[in-house]
Amino acid sequence: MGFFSKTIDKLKGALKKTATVLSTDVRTLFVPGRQIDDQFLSELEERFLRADMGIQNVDRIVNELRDRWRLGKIKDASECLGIVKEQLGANWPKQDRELRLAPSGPTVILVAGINGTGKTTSIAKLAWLLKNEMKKSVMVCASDTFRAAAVEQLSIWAQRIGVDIVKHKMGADPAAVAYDACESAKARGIDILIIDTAGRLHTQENLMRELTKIRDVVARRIPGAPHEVLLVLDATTGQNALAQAKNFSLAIGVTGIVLAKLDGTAKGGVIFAIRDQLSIPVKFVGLGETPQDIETFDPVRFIDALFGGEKAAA
Ligand SMILES: Nc1nc2c(ncn2[C@@H]2O[C@H](COP(=O)(O)OP(=O)(O)OP(=O)(O)O)[C@@H](O)[C@H]2O)c(=O)[nH]1
Ligand SMILES: [Mg+2]
Repeated sequence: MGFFSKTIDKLKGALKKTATVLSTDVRTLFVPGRQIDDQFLSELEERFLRADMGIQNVDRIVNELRDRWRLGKIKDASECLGIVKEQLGANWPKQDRELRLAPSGPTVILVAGINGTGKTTSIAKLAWLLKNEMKKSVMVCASDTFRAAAVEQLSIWAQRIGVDIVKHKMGADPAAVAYDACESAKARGIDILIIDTAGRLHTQENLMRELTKIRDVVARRIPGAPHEVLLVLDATTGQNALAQAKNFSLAIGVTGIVLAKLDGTAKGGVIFAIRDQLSIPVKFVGLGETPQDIETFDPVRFIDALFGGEKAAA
């Protein structure tokens, strides 16, 4: 089995719950022989909303189907699947789903998000991917000094994956840790430095101020840094994730999203709402709790994993 089919299978497995809401009922919803009618369309609408696709998206798809049906262009429910896939597959900006790397010297990736979304685990995944699939030297930085367990959690991952870590004691200044990490990354000729941050401080304002401070420190140490500010969102929170993204984006300038916990949620449709409502590309998806449970996000593959069958439009 090649790498591609392996990743498709993993994605398919992870998206099972969302796929069930959207179309298990490939047998009952898009079944050949079922006539399109108002009941069919409202059933489809209800499921797509339940998968957290977002009202605008759902309206657009359902209106498109209704128009074609009224014009007599489609009659059978099975004819809708291709149109749905085409609609979902359209309008993905191609430009910048790839990780932005520094032309020379260390690339700095700052990772942010509210508590528990999956930041530290996503950093382990990224470190694993960059080290093993992209053959990069990776260092992680424990700038979440707020919780005692945070530094330890990152240290354990760093050791397991076999990457360097820069850490201070709990309660240390997170920006000072980042400063040291930048110096160390330069001195050791590290390709990629990934910075873990706290998800919760005494107030949201404090958190944003701290993140800004870390960002400013790394910007002064390494040209062009941070090259990426990745926001980790928890897919199980559905539409709430959008509000978080807007806040972080205003405060610290997010360049990409890691959508974690797509496994085990029926709200994977939120990825389409993110596309519609934010101008921030989803760069990676998290599909489980081990470092290997990560994939770069590709809309065509994602839609295929959701609905199976023929390819969606690029
Ligand atoms: N199923 C699943 N669980 C995940 C995924 N990513 C993270 N988790 C789990 O979510 C929980 C929180 O993950 P962390 O990586 O510690 O989250 P965090 O954002 O660093 O949390 P704080 O540091 O407390 O803000 C852990 O139990 C992880 O194993 C994922 O893609 N799928
Ligand atoms: Mg953490």
